[in-house]
Amino acid sequence: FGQDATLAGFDWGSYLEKSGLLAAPVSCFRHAPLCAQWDDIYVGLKVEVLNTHTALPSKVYWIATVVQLTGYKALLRYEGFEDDDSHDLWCNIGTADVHPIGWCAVNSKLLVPPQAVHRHIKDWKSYLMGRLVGAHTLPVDFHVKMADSLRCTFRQGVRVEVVDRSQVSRTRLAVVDTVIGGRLRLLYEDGGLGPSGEVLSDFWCHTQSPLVHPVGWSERVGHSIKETDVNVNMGSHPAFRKVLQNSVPDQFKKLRTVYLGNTFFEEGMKLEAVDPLNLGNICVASVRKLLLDGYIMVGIDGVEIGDGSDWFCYHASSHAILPVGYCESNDIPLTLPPGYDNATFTWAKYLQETGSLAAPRRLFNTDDVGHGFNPGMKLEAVDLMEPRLVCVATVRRCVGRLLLLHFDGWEPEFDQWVDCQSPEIYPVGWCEITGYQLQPPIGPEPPQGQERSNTSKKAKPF
Ligand code: MLZ
Repeated sequence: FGQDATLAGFDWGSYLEKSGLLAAPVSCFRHAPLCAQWDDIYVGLKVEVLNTHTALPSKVYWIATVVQLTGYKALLRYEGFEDDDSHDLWCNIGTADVHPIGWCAVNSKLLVPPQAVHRHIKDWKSYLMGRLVGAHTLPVDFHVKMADSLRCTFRQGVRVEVVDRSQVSRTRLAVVDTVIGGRLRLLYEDGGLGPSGEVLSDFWCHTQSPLVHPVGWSERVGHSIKETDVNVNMGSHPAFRKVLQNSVPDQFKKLRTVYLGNTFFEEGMKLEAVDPLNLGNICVASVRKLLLDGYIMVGIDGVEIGDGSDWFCYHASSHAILPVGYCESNDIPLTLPPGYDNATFTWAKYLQETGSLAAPRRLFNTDDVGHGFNPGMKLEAVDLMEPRLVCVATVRRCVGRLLLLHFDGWEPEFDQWVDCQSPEIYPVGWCEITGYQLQPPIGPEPPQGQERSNTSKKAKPF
């Protein structure tokens, strides 16, 4: 947990100023609060905001204009400063101290200009009238919408089925402990408690994550589920003391219906798949088993243990499975089975050698969705290998619906491919709004173009 300590010093505003003021707009993140309202938020908007340049003891406000917008963070300039940026302040549009024009009047709050403006503008009342004519402001119901979008149907004591982090091919029963910003801290029902009651095994994911399911899901689709060890007693933990309540399908994201015509995936078919334990790698892979409802189990060629315990469940509509040749046609390095060489590998030869078929291209959900992300944009992203952590990140590449995310300050080995609609990526400022802890970059970017170090990471399940 070492890097948590550096949090105190991190400020998105000055970080963005140093790195080029580019962040993915809130409208890119469908699951994020205010996404649907974001068309109404733009540079030039005027708001009422806390006046931090006053000697008065009580809270007073002043009018300001949005001069930059990066995620939820807006750079505001108080009225009166005109072209002078020396008093600009970064503010989170999603937090409570930014209001529509008129809010102070309705709520009997005082509008007081910052001292520096007061000095050089004599008649600021008529100055302000001039500035406000024709100006746009936040919608009046902005904060109500905000609160609505943070509501969540999950709470402590709700039971779910979620991937077992110690064996990714199966699910396991777990209970919600905490909910922050739609993200769940889940405790495995037989995860065990340490000597002082501490949880020994937990898992974090968003309520819309493809890794979490209603109780009964595994049995219904034919996915394997760990039998709960009844000898482990979790009763002394608050999450287990409540009357436990099973989650139901309505609480989960509806998946797109998959094409179930004459052809579907078949056992043995080859494809390219994001490695669930090395999310920066797209590998040569095989369909190992068909489940119901459009789910398939996939194994990575050449590295399978052989007992199926390293297979991974993907829905047919998942971004993480791709047709053969996808990497080549998009200039992504394909991770080959051991013994193969990038200089000589071809899919045609490999299919022939292994006597297998490529899964038909039309079965994959590779439609371009026009997502709005671009390389260089900053965001807050879950490190899916340690899904408790929401980190400062940058979009490195965009390929179809896939985004290659880089965690600022970390080696490129930590980069991860995610779907543009992943519920585990958030606009800049999301942590501040939801109260989730943000992991800042651990340091400056590691030097580029050097040998990849192979000491730093990985191959640990989540
Ligand atoms: N314990 C891990 C943390 C890695 C987190 C990286 N997040 C981008 C390590 O230090 O290797």
